[in-house]
Amino acid sequence: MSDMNTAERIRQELSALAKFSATEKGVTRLPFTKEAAAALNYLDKLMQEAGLTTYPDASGALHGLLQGKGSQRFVIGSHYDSVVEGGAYDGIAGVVCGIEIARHFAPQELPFSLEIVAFNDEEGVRFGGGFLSSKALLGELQPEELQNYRDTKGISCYEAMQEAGYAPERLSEAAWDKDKIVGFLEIHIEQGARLYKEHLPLGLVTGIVGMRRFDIQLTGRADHAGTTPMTLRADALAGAAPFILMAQRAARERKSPNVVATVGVCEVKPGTVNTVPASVHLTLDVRSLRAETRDAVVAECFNVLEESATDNGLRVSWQEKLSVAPVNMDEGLRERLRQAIHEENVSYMELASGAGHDALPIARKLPAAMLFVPSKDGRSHCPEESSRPEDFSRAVDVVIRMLEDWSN
Ligand code: HGY
Ligand code: MN
Ligand code: MN
Repeated sequence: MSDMNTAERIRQELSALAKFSATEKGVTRLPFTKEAAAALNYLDKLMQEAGLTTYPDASGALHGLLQGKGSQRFVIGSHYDSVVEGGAYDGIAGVVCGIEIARHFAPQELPFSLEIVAFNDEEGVRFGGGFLSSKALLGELQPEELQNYRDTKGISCYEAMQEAGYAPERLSEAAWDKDKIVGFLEIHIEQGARLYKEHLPLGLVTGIVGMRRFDIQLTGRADHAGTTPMTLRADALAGAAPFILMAQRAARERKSPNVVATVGVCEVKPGTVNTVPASVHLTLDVRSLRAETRDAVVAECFNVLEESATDNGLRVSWQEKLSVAPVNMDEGLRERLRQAIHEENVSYMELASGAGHDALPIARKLPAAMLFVPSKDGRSHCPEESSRPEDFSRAVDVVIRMLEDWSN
């Protein structure tokens, strides 16, 4: 089993990777940026040192292969991009754990090859979609779609890929041969507080929420704040307010921890104290373990949006950037992991994931499973995000044990 220096190695590698950030505060590593390229470079070295043969793909993912017997593969990985001013563990820790697992085995020792993947742009923070590499590897993404995803400077994902030296038109070459993949496993921080509150070092994921994400534009008219009567205004922010409150209320009314709605972006223009807001750009992110609940919350939000736009004399438009159904994790893999957890004598709990992961699109097409390690105070997507290297090392041990059992 992995020795103590596994935990120490994971700690060192994550602290080195955290330096590849565009911000001092927290970690900001957006897709197709120089920070992303530097992190990928570092991961390439780590993979090669661990005995893996590495290769990139057109989506900006990096793959490390440990040759096993036969032509089938077991894939382990997570994403290396981050949110803005996020933490040092979200995604990237799952890549480092995958490398640690592969390091443990010698070539040809396993009945299948191990493919360790550092997925790109899982978060969708720069261009608005998300799951870029996982969707490309599933063969679900057409290059022309990437023209529709733009960052705040108007640069499309397609252009950013080209500028970073990738060939988006070759995206289809990245697709896996799904018949050859026996399973996918992602080790990830919980990003919630359940394991931390229960003092449990490990979580076995049951399912992942479905998500829908929107970009919304409300357009009114800039006017003088002092001389324009209230009855003559087309105030875009006043029109946005009932929608923002409805998002919170519609999710709260379901009284379930897995039904959530978030307006994470609210950009007001021209954004000056003495001008009536001319336009507002909003985002909406709605999630639930039940697709029908998710869709009902979305409908309630947009009904209020349309009403409020009419009341305030505003034009309103929106673009759905992501729609992904909730998934259950593969029962066969979960049983193998339960077995390994018992053999490793690790206390754990089974729980659903309120966060999206690369396992979310993958689980629809391939057997997929996830292991969680605790997040201190349940915090994530912030500089305070913190998890213990020994918890990652324990998850590594469990997966090593599962793979060893699989080989016998
Ligand atoms: O948004 C999420 O749940 C994930 O961090 N992409
Ligand atoms: Mn995240
Ligand atoms: Mn993540």
